[in-house]
Amino acid sequence: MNNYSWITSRRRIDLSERVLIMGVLNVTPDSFSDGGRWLSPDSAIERAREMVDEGAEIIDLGAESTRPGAVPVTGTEEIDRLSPVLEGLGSSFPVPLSVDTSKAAVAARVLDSGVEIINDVSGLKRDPEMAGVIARHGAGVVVMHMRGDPRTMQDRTAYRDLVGEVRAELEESAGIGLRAGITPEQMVFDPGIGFAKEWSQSCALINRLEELRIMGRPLLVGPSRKSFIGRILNLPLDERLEGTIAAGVLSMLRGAGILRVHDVREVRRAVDVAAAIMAEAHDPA
Ligand code: HH2
Repeated sequence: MNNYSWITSRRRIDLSERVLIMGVLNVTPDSFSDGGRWLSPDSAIERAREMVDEGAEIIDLGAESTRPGAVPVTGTEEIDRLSPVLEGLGSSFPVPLSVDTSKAAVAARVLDSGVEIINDVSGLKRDPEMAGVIARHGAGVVVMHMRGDPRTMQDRTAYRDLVGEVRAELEESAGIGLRAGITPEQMVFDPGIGFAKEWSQSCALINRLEELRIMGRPLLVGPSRKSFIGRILNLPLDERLEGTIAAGVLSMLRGAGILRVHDVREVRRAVDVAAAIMAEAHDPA
């Protein structure tokens, strides 16, 4: 495996040993697969702890859905949804917490209360203050690729050179971060599966993941329950576990260092078996 790590405001996360699982926890009424499920702070806190027991090394909290067509919420609303959960998890929560937001005001607030990673699906492009906030806190950041916003992104799937353009647009995001004072070691990059992508483009980006490696940094992939799986198998949301596992294992083999998934236990087990097989290359005696 690659010998690298990810610097957050509180620690250095080692990515050299094995693929890490980022467990998804949406405290929203409308997220595409778990919307409404963890809306009460108590249920969200319990699910966060459960995901750690299942093998999650990072928990990613989201308070605004980014599914295609999602209605935006205000920063105040995001903070109101996140605060009781963050308070309940406390400062001694055993794994790093990440918050999925594109708003600098939300990022500033949660970083002050112990969150150490910002997962910005706009790749630092939506809010001009975002990169500065992350730089000042020394936080980790997931720099994801998308075009437009969740309401417009699926009208923007025309690429002449898919991998080249996604890479160039991620490099633009990296430039925004570097100019604001974020170091490369704070960044990981994500092709944004399903964000301004047709199903076949999501497949191609996983298959050619290594070409998206920027500044030698780790890559994160979020295939969990997404519509490209539904399209391939013609299956609804609640029947996409096997597809998620296949996409997660493939992403790992193509170089992903972190997988962002809802089904932590199942994906953890699958990638552990795949990694154990990959580690053995002895000739038979
Ligand atoms: N996917 C979603 C949300 N945030 N962040 C990163 N870095 N990568 C992803 O692929 C990604 C993401 C969409 O999934 P989900 O959080 O389940 O749904 P929603 O946005 O509807 O809350």
